Amino acid sequence: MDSKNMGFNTKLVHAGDFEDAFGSAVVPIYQTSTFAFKDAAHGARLFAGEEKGYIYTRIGNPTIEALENKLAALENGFGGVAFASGMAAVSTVYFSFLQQGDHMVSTAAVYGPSRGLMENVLHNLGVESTYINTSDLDLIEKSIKPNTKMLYLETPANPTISLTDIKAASEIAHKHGIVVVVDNTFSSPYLQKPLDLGADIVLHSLTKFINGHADIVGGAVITKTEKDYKKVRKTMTYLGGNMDPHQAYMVIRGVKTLSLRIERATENAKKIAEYLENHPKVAWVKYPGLKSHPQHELAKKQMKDFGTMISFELKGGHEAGVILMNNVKVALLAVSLGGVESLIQHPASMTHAGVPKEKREEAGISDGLVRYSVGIEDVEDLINDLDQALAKI
Ligand code: LCS
Repeated sequence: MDSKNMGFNTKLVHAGDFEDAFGSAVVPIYQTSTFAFKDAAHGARLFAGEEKGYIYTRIGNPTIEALENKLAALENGFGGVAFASGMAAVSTVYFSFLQQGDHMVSTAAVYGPSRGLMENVLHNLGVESTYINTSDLDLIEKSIKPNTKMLYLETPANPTISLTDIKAASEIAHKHGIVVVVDNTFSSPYLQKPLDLGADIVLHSLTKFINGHADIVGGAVITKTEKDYKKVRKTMTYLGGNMDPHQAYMVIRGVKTLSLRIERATENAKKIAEYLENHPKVAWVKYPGLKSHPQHELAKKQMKDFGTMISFELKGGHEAGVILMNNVKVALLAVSLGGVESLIQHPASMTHAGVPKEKREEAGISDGLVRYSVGIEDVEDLINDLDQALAKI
């Protein structure tokens, strides 16, 4: 069956699969660095692109390609490129679409290293950037300069859980001929499909929801057009951030249950967000499913459901947050997110420690902000866990 005719859950299980000589039920791991040519002419034809086939695993590999085709199907894109990590995907996107003298406008509350790479590496190569609150569409328009070539959005953003209207932001960017990139890590294609909303490029840390089991690191880029796909693939083969076949096998296995995991964890997250919002020691909670979230209406329009990521601050600020993090027993005190296990962490000293304090504050990442990635455990256990830890404050 052509994956274009499959529903989302059928794609999760079957898209990208191919038949092998033995009828394997799952995509086999082609753990090889290189592929033998039938003869010299065959090798030459493959290199010339005159015949489809495999040459060398950095360039392409059947197991990796099966994952890339599945991800492209899930995001309704033309093609996908898989990477060793989410950061390899981010860096390849920057290097594919930005040159010396170009300017990028980006969500200020992005994953810390996505900003660090831009400000500490790309700036040295003559690329400029402006980090803004992309929830404010007028500010996007005002930040565009004649040399702006990329609008880079993260929605929901890491770790403020602020949303950007992908459709409206893409319309603004496209008026100026600017490529729109969306880091869809916090939603996954189950909750949000940026290409359908008008974006040109989607990227993921597969480490999170898509693999879902906290046992590999990986990344992916999915493009809307063949032209952009070719550009990203070429840059990936130059930079060498390719995925490994075993990693691809793990992600293919993990992603099959994406809907089931997110549905369950989202139900838990809704209850935990409400519990936290009603707790006397909690100053504020940011969760798209709460009516108090400033973009609750946009979340209903843009996302299938509200997701599993919550950020909040305690009335006792950072110190109270430390007591909470040191006392939870079911949730792990760990960075990363989107796995079956609940994780709690402190962005200012952990994931966003590399972003200077004044820039963090400008982006809404206060020192007291705690981020909670809700897993699929029993919600009663998770709430009791928070309850006993909050009682220690
Ligand atoms: N984009 C987002 C939104 C992320 O959250 C991360 C990692 C990346 C890209 C980079 O992906 P990686 O190379 O780690 O696969 N976010 C992390 C976080 O919030 N905690 O630990 C890692």
